Amino acid sequence: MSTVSKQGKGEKFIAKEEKYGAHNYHPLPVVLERAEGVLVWDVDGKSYFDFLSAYSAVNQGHCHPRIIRALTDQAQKLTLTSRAFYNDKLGDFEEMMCKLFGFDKALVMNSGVEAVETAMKLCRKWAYQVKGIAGNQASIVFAKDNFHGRTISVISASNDSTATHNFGPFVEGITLVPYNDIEALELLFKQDKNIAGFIVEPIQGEAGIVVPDADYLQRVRQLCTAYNVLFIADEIQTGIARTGSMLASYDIVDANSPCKPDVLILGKALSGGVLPVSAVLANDDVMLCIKPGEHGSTYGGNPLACAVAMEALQVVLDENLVDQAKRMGKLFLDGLEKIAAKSDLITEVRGKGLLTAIVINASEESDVAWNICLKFKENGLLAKPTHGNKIRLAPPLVITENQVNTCLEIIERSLINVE
Ligand code: IF1
Repeated sequence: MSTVSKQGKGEKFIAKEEKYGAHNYHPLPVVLERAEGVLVWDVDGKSYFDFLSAYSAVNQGHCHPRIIRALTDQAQKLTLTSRAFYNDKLGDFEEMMCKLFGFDKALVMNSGVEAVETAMKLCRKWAYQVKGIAGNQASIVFAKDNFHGRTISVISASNDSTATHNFGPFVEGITLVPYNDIEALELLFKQDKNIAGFIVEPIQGEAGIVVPDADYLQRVRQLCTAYNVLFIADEIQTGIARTGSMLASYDIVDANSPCKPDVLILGKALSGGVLPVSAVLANDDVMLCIKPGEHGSTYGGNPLACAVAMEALQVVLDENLVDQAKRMGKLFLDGLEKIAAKSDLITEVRGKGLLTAIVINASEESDVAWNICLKFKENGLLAKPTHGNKIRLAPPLVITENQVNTCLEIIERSLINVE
């Protein structure tokens, strides 16, 4: 696998990371120093369209001026109090999320995986205190090929050996079920009375943008209600307008949505790629299972994060990014389909809104998708393969029609003469 780029200023930064940084990533050989909107610039001054968006964290576009203003204003007033004291921003942020997404309460954390951990803890508390499962017997169901983060308890639910190998022993009380298989889920619920929750991505991200059947989440909701199991939606990647709706699981303006989860997990674009801010939302019957002292985080709910996240959410609303993602997503997917019809290299195009992927006509072990991404890079577009032969394509939602068309040309041009 080639990681050598043309001689440029970037080499020394790559060498330094290689020397002093843990080798826990295999980045594309490009060193970025500046960004604005849909564009990023490397240390040699070359610009690229960002089709990763920091894994859908910068939906609002890089360095959005309003979000940066919120950051710098708040940074000069109050950044961190811990939760030992109240601050004048947390309540506003909690209220904004509760009203927008339709829940009684919010619990603010930092990284996405922390919010997933929080949801797991909340689910277990609910299992014992409300559902009445016997002590230490609760189990949580996850979908196969899930990705929910990197901590020990969360990788305990992973069936990806790269994520789990030699990291054992793992956390108990986790069961896997095939994704998008409602019969298998019902069978599990029937067999095991100790199931407390089902945690699921509305569209599987790491698995390569796997979109389930249109009625899957609605049937998950029905089953969870019927068996008194918490339906927990991880919208860390799919949420905040990415898929052409504010959330991928349910319609936030429909109070009676047939797919609304009991617990909603948000992260990434909640702060527009400026600070790590995540949140878990639930109604009182679930959220109040956790009492003072039982869970928390030093930085969780800090006023700087809250100010930034409120502005990041407001930008999504004010700039109508839901509609933008829907329209640009359609334009982009249609364009990709046309390219796929002409190129033997693409076997499938899939996605929703601006969360899309192409599947490359090669095995998961081959370098073809990686080499295509190097070509994209040469031609001014950044994207990364997942599982060897899929390339995730997810630009910031502020991308314009002209930019979509330019990027489609880059993609088409890059697919010629790839080994
Ligand atoms: C990495 C993937 C994306 C997530 C969902 C929780 C988390 C994530 C649905 C954890 C994080 C990331 C993290 C990043 C790679 C990435 C990723 F390829 F691994 F699957 F986006 F597609 N739930 N996703 O997608 O959030 O703790 O990272 O804030 O390098 O691990 P986090």
